[in-house]
Amino acid sequence: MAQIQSYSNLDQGQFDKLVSQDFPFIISDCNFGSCLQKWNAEYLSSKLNGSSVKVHVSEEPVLNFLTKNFRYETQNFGEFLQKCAHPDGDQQYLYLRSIGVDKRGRDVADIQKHFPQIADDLVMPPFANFCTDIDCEEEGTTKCTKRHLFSSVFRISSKELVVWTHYDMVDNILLQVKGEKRVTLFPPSDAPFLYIRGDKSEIADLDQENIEAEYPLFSQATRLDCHLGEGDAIFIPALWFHTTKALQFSIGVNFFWKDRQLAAFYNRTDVYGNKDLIPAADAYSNVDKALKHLSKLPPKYRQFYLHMIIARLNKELTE
Ligand SMILES: O=C(O)CCC(=O)C(=O)O
Repeated sequence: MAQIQSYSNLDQGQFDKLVSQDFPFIISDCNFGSCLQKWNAEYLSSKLNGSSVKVHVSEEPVLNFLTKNFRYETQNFGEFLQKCAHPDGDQQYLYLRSIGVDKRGRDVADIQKHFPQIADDLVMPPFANFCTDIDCEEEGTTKCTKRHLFSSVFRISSKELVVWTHYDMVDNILLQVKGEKRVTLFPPSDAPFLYIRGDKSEIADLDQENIEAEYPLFSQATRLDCHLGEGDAIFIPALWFHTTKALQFSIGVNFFWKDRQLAAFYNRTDVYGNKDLIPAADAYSNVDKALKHLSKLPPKYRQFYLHMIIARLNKELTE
């Protein structure tokens, strides 16, 4: 498989073409505004000290969503930043993935709306062709063909912190503002090798020794690693499995957008951009039903219908 390429001075046409290839790529040295010069723990503390944020707190650097080796705590933004950037003796690993403000969790993360004190520090480069009208009525129609932001997410992590391997339903650009990060990706076709539960992999720590002793299928996965330095951004296509490791105290931002052609299929209650498309979620429910029916049969027959169903799905769904 090809490696992840890095590009600079992209124009809109080049960006659109690369995005349409559905393969991750790095954009280096592009202008996302003065955040690249200004943002550090001290600056953000001075601007955001009054706000509070819900953060992940763990005694372990590798966060595992499936075993939940972390808890959520609401902390003062300034105190959170200080602990994150300048850990003291009893190391805790902290992680912010900003969310909306609705108490019932019904709104999406919008960094400019929720953190107006720093909104002007962040601008989207022209190549991304985002619609600047936040209330654009023409979204999803032929009248406005620009990309429309679904969400923009603050990502702040302690040094060494690893975010679990998962996939999202929407494309995104992850911008690295401060510190360095390792990003590891796997193509969607690696789903059978990553021990997926829901939208997350059971393999929490990709750096663990003898990973294949515990997860033998992992040897068949195609792992793509890359480094993001300050000012680099990476395009992470929808459905690509990915995990990140902060190599230093890290500040980043994601910009997620939806595919207009899938407008009818997105789950409207999905504020994270990670709920399966409605027809896929329906298909999973029917798989549950199929499992319930077939598990009544003796092994020889279960096996037979397993092969029959796989063959039929392969025949009818493979282009
Ligand atoms: O780097 C991070 O904090 C996580 C990024 C991520 O998971 C994403 O872009 O979906």
